[in-house]
Amino acid sequence: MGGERNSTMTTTIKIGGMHCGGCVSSVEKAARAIEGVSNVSVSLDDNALTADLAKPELLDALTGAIEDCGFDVLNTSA
Ligand SMILES: [Cu+2]
Repeated sequence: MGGERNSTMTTTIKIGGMHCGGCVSSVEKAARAIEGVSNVSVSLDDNALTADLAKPELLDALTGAIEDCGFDVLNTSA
């Protein structure tokens, strides 16, 4: 159920370099620490993160946080 509120957007980011639940936790924690990023979900099977962004500009912060954790951002879609 995606919220259809005006400025909120759901994004999916493909991530490289995750190997275990610890990696997933690291990515989730980093993503959840960003204000305006909500409904964070990370799948090891899909190597992907989905989240709701309060505004599109948060995508850069989110990909930056993932890279700061040592993972690769392969592509993003929104
Ligand atoms: Cu790991």
